[in-house]
Amino acid sequence: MIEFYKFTPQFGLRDASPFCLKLMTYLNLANIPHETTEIMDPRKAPKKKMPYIVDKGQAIGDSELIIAHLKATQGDPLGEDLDASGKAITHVFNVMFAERFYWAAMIYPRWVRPEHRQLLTDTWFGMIPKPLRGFIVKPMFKQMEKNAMAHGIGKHSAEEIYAMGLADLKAVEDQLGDKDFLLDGIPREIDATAYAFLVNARSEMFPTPISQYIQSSPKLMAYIDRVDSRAFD
Ligand SMILES: N[C@@H](CCC(=O)N[C@@H](CS)C(=O)NCC(=O)O)C(=O)O
Repeated sequence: MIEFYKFTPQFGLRDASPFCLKLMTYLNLANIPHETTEIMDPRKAPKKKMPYIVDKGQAIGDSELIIAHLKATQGDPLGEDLDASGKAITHVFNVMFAERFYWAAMIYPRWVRPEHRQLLTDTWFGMIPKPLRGFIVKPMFKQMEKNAMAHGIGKHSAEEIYAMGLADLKAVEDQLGDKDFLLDGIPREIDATAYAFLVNARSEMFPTPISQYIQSSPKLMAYIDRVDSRAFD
């Protein structure tokens, strides 16, 4: 049985980490038996980032590497029938969500903008004793600002960053077209990824032009509900 390690649910989300939620959704859609443990300290993870799994004693970090491992060891029930184009589209959207949309729609508004620091301090870091919390958390916000600069997203204005996220959403809507899911009528790996990032970016706890756009898009709202009910009902 796969041991799956993720964060505890926060902010009304099944997981406020889109990477944890992507893997959670993938495991359910692919019907892979697993046992879930919720922890809040990523220092215990093999790559010091969540999620991770332990499979037959082997600890594996990174949602992309974990899914590759699961495909290699358990088969690829969500994608074995896809042609090269379907696999390429899956790859491109996985990279877009992880390497660009994540920064524009989650890291920047949650961690770089000052508005939500108190909320994050009181909730995400709520397990740290109150007298110490501010001292421990302040350098973490500073580190996130540096990470955003090193990535490149932090060098842009808020308008530019949100415009980039909105361009990613347009690509999702255009790829979806009139289909139920992003490639065809079946929920696949690409839908686990898209769902996890969209539902996180939609969060009312961190309002942005991106969250507002998703909330006002009947197509994206219906898509999120469709994937959610296939994975979690
Ligand atoms: N490439 C990784 C990214 C994982 C990641 O960035 N996880 C974040 C949460 S969204 C994390 O654990 N951050 C904790 C930290 O950096 O200390 C994956 O696909 O799993």
